[in-house]
Amino acid sequence: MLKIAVQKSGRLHDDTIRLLKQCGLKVNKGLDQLKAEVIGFPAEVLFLRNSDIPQYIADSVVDIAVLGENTVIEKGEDLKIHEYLGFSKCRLSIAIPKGDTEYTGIKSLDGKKIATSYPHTLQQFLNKNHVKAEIHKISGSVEIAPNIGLSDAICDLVSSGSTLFKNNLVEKDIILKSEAVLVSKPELDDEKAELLDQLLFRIRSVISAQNYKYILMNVPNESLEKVTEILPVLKSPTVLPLMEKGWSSLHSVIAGEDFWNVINQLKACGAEGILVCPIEKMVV
Ligand code: PRT
Repeated sequence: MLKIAVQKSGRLHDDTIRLLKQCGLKVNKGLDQLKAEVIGFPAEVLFLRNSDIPQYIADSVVDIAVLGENTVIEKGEDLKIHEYLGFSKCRLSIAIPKGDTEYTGIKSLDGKKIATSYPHTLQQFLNKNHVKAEIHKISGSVEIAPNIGLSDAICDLVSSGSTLFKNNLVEKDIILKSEAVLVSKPELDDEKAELLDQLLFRIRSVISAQNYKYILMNVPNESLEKVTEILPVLKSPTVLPLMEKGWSSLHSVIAGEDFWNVINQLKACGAEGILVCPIEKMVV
């Protein structure tokens, strides 16, 4: 039985539950809010605070978890990252008050105060840049610190940037970029390692499917070769004859982001009736 830690509530919760569901793990929340049984996989889910999860893994209360990479870097030296999951993307950045015209780079923070919930990561960044600044650790509402005279700058997570904007702050240096990751202790016993492998196989199939689209189109036979050159296919496209002589139906898989780059070239080759469909799972 694999014990999976999921954030109880917050930014990671919904996407994590959705990913587990796509992997065939139905989390049966029931009335017990801390623990939930899982249907479709020998696992149990524990709903925990994000910031507490690294310790629960270290204490072997849970085996694996979905965390922001920023949390792993800040407090999870003993965690092994198995997979990048593509959601909860953000960056850890240094921001300063809008009117601060003296700032010319991170060295400008020498001797200054910086408020953050990420003291360890910030300290490493300052050391790397030979900056000696005073780190003021606060656990929430970091953005308010310069406005109330608590610090000269902040180091916090940013996604849309609207919280910085609302607090009259400007983002200056990006310390790291982060997204949700699947982590475990470095060593798991054989049974749990085997279950983790099975789960990773499912997760990778779901993630691959999200990045690709199934594409099909009608192509004049004389253009089949040209179209095949344009489409960055996985292996080789499927070509089926149409009832109408001289035409074929070409099926392939394309990276989602490539579609708009190739659509005009496909049309120029005479491709018609182009359909692009989502893929649910992809095993390559
Ligand atoms: O209470 P618990 O310990 O469970 O929660 P938490 O406070 O650690 O978690 P939560 O839900 O706030 O964040 C969980 C994870 O989501 C983080 O560790 C990141 O990996 C990820 N994430 C992604 C974010 C953001 N985006 C984010 N924007 N975490 C926090 N923020 C905050 C940021 O601190 C700032 O206050 O949102 C504000 C900025 O957002 P924008 O959109 O205005 O830039």
